[in-house]
Amino acid sequence: MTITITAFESSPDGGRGLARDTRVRWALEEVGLPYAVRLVSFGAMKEPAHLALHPFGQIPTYEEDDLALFETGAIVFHIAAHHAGLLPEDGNARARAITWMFAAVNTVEPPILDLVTAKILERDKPWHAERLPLVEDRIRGRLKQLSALLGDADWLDGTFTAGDLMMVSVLLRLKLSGILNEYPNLAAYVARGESRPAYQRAFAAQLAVYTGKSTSG
Ligand code: GTB
Repeated sequence: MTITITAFESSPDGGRGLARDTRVRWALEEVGLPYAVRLVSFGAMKEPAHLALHPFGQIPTYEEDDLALFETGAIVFHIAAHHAGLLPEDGNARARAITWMFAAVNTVEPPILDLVTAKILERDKPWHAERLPLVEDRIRGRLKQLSALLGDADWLDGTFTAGDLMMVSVLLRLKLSGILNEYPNLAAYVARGESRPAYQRAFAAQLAVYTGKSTSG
C-alpha cells in the first residue's frame, strides 16, 4: 500500500504544525503507516490536477493506491477504521470515539475558526473590536463544557482514540490566543496529546519541510 498526502509547499505558520496535514501525519504515525508527502503551492491547489483530488482546492488530500480522499475528519476516520490503534474494539466505545471526532470538527472547531477569521480577515473592519470578545466568549462557552466533561481524566473516553487526536488538533489552534490556558485541564490534555511520540514524529516531519530542521536533532 502506498500512501501520499499533500501539504503546503510554503506554510503560513512556518512549521508550527497548525496546518491540517499535521492531523493526518499524526494518525498515520499512531498506526505506524509510512507515507509520502507531495507539497503544493497555493496556485497549484486551484489547478485541475489538485481539484480532481480536492474539490475545494485545499490541503491535505490522501491517496492510497486507487483511493483519493479529502477532509481531515474523513481521512483520519479511514485510517482509524482500517488499522489498529485509534479506535476501540468494543462497538459502543468505537461509536463514542467516532462521536468525539465529529464533535471536534462540528461543534468545537467552528467557533475557533471564527476567531481565526476575526483576527486575520476582519482586523480592519470598524466593528472588529466589538465582535472579537463575542467570538472569544463563544469559544469559552464550548471550552467550559468540554473542560467539565474531561474533568481530571487523561482522555475523553478512557483510552486515547481518534476522537482525542481530532480534539487535541482542534484545540491546538488556540494555544497562541491564551484562551486555552484559562482551562488548565484542557491545556494539560493538549500537552498530553503533543507529548505522544507519534505526534512528536508528525510535528518534526512537517517542521522539517518548512525549516529544514526537525525537533529531534
Ligand atoms: N475541512 C477541511 C479539512 O478538515 O480537511 C479544511 C481544509 C483546510 O482548511 N485547508 C487549508 C487550506 O488548504 C489548510 S489547513 N487552505 C488554503 C486554501 O483554502 O486556499 C488550515 C490552516 C491554514 C494555515 C494555518 N496557519 O498558517 O497557521 C493553519 C491552518
